[in-house]
Amino acid sequence: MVQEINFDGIIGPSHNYAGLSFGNIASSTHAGQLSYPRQAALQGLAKMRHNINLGLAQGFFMPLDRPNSGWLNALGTGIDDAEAHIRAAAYSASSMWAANAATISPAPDSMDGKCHITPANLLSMPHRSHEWPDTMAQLKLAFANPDHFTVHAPVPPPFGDEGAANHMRLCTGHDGTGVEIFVYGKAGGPFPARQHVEASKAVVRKHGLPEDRVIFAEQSQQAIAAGAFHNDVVAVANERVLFAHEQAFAHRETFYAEVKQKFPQVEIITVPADKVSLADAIKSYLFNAQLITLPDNGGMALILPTEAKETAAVWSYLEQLVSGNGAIRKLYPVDVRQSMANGGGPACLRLRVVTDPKLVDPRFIATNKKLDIISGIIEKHWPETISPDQLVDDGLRKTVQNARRKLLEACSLLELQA
Ligand code: SUG
Repeated sequence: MVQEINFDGIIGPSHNYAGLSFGNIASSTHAGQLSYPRQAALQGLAKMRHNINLGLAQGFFMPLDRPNSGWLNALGTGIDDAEAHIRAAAYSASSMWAANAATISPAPDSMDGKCHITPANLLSMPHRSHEWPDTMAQLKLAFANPDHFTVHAPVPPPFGDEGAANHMRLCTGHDGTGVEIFVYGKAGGPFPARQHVEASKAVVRKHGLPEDRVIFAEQSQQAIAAGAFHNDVVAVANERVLFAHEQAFAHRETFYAEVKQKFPQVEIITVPADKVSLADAIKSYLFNAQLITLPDNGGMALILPTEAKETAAVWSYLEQLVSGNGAIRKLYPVDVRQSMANGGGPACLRLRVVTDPKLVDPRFIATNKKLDIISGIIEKHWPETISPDQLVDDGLRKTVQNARRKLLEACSLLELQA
């Protein structure tokens, strides 16, 4: 049966706060703090369990090998000699944010009837730019069936592509044909616009999406300047619902008109700036929720970060929203604070793939039993804390590498070992 499967990135043992993402306010404000990789990974697992227990299909991806010695070698250095910012970039556990792994066009959307996958090149941020080769290897393994999936090469430089974080899909049911929205940035005031329109256009062409079911929308400069470094910080879509902040898009009315023309069944919920300011939206990550359809006609629900509950204006808006008779009926706050402190909420941690789970390599499909095994590995092998000045320690390197190896072993995925 075709379903939406959320693949979460398991939070890697090198999770730390090095302040690497300029334009991502949480990353900058937590720079230098002590991180808790074990707690971080367990928070991620608890979110997966929460969603499985709601009846949703769940998958996961392995963390990448860190520090990335191949990348350091290509830069003519190594972990001991690298400059501090390069060493930190090599150590980043940023592949946890699976929404940036790739852009996915489900089979019903494409002209050849296959599910198309393009790994994101993430070239705007040095620490993320070296994720894609290993992410691509993993995607090729998970979605290996050539009759159903095509895994493309990433868009070449200089066009920055950040994957599903800037991509939304509207459809009447997950197995029906969808209209895909590609959000790009042109300017971000003091901050970079990471998604380039030429990259979005390339993905559309490679995925073979027909023009009448594709929309390009410019992210507002105001949103990027306020810290919305990805569109999924200010907007989210599920089935026929688009839930967005009033200031998310550069040309809101023109964009909404095109959405209504190409997908007349749409229900747009715009959160007004006088109810929730852009600053509160970004601080609380209200839109970085997983907007999901509950099984058994339960309506839709938002899986939100607990920070949304702690932001008064946001929570009172949401309580009002779900008390009406609208599409969104339930709110489920989840604690992913360790990831949030680096700017990654519940939606950043997952990549949505609409397909039949039977077509996916079963090693990447989660069950509560498998998550028990994984949490055992994490409790035993993930470092409890990391401070950025520890990245020079050889002991930490060995601990991090050994921890990932134990996880690969437990999941029968040692072939991902470099
Ligand atoms: O790319 N943070 C990530 C957060 C990604 C969130 N993803 C989505 N919005 N889909 C980023 O900015 C911080 C790492 C550090 O500072 O060490 C970081 O990479």
